[in-house]
Amino acid sequence: MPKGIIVKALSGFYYVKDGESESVIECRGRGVFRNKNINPLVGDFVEYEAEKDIEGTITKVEARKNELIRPPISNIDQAILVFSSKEPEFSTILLDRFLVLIESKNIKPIICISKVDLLDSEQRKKIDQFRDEYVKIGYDVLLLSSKTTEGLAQIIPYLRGKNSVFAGQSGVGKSSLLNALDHELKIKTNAISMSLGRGKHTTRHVELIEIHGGYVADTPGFSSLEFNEVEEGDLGGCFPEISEISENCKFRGCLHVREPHCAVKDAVQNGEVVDYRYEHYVQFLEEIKERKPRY
Ligand SMILES: Nc1nc2c(ncn2[C@@H]2O[C@H](COP(=O)(O)OP(=O)(O)OP(=O)(O)O)[C@@H](O)[C@H]2O)c(=O)[nH]1
Ligand SMILES: [Mg+2]
Ligand SMILES: [Zn+2]
Repeated sequence: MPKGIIVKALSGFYYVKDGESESVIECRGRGVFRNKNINPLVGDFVEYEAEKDIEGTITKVEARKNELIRPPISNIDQAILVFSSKEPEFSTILLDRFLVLIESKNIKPIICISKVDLLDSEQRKKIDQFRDEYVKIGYDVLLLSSKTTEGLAQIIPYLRGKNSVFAGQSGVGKSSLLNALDHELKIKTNAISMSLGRGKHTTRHVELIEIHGGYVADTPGFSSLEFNEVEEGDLGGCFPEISEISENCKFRGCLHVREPHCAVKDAVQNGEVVDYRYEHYVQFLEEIKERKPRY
């Protein structure tokens, strides 16, 4: 039985790229999938059968390494989180929201701060400082511009042999970034509406694109940034620096809010943990307690 990977899903069809011939076959799911509640996703490794390589049927979906629901995609190795340094304005709370969601799925995040060509030297200093703070936590942070191509080449080594999802708010320049990395792509991009301050999504479906020896998904972004699946006690684990320091808290299961002898609160006091990271932690913890998003 031939094998391949689903690279696109659209209107009930799955587009399977054959593992050997690399041709793309339009497939439907097997009828029994519906009863068995099997929902093929972009990123799935599948077996299929096809007559004359034209229309085929997916017969088996292999076990997934991981999956996201919004955007619907599976078997992700890493998430390239794109945040613009300007237009829309850089926001550490939004960055931390994305980081928590990605960390909670055990996916490696790579932070890209885009549109640095728009910054004056004062603004650049601020962005450099944020970069240093996130690098200190242990994150990979790339500053770049699709327009001037500054910093662009830094992404390339990350892509090889991996399935990456590009995620971030609408208008931050995800599609532009992919187009700049491969001039043959020509993905549609859109000027953001300045009056609204945020664009409506130009990219609408999920598709895996082969680029620099890996697959990337240009996604319409995360439509929900709620922590529905993160439990109170797991939140600290989504902040690497808090997680590390919490080993020294006196109480097991310390949530680092009102508990005495809390190593995390001490670390915030002496500047070892950046104060806005801790504030976001506390805010997210509140949200999880209430299970209601607050933006
Ligand atoms: N100055 C500047 N503008 C950029 C850069 N990258 C993208 N833009 C502009 O930002 C706008 C949005 O870019 P897109 O690539 O469509 O953004 P996106 O993240 O794919 O947006 P969605 O598909 O809606 O999620 C466009 O007007 C781009 O020209 C950059 O590096 N510098
Ligand atoms: Mg786009
Ligand atoms: Zn604590």
